[in-house]
Amino acid sequence: MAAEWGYSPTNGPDVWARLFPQAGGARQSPVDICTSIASSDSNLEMKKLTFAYESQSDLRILNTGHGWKVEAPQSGSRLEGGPLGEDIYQLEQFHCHWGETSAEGSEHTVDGRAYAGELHLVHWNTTKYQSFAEAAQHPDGLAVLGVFFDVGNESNDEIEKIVSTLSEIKFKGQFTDIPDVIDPTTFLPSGLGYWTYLGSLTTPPCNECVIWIVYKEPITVTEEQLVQFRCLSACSGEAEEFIVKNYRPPQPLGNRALRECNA
Ligand code: 1SD
Ligand code: ZN
Repeated sequence: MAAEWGYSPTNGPDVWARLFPQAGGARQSPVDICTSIASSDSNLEMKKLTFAYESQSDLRILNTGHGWKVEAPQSGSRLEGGPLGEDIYQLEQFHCHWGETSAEGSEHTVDGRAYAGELHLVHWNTTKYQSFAEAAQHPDGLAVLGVFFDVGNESNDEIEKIVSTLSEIKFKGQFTDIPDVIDPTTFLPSGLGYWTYLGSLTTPPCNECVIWIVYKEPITVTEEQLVQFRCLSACSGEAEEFIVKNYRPPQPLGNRALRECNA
């Protein structure tokens, strides 16, 4: 494999397990969500999944070389209930995955169908662990909310706050602060039904530490907003190597339970 992991044939998902053994494990993400095998679980409906976020300005956005990531460590945020047991999870960061065209781009698929992209809001278990890094070493350490993107005519105002900063972080390693106020709640769809299963980070080292919660209802962004994502460069120097695609394809679900909540 090339020096660094990525999404090309030489360093992409098919070869990650050579350098990152966990990527070949039995609890990997994403998966194809086969809706006919999802079992509805009354416990999930009784113990509602709830979230409370802070509105913040000047959040830092950076080009990781694999996409953009907004650092949003919110000690005042809470994600709890649903599949999360008695524990409370706190928001750490959010980022997106997309594809070369809008016919692909999401990491999870639904009955074999890909969406144009997928937003991930990454949280860690503050009840049991002292830091994000520690939590990422444990099977119940992280909870990630996944939100699919559909392409439509109306630009998404909250995503536009991200898009308007991308020209300042074109190259890998660049970062800037987002002047607008961002409330992560506004990224979530209005319908709150979701699927949930136990999985992993979708990027190396692919730790098997994530309780995945994938919303059924997509949010809408425009083609132009996705075009702007694809203009980021994976390189730090002058060379332009556009990040046109940064999704891992579905991994086998195996004998893991896939549950649904119709909220
Ligand atoms: O791809 C992200 C990766 O960038 C990093 O943020 C990691 C958390 O440390 O999470 C993965 S993912 O599983 O949320 N895609
Ligand atoms: Zn992700």
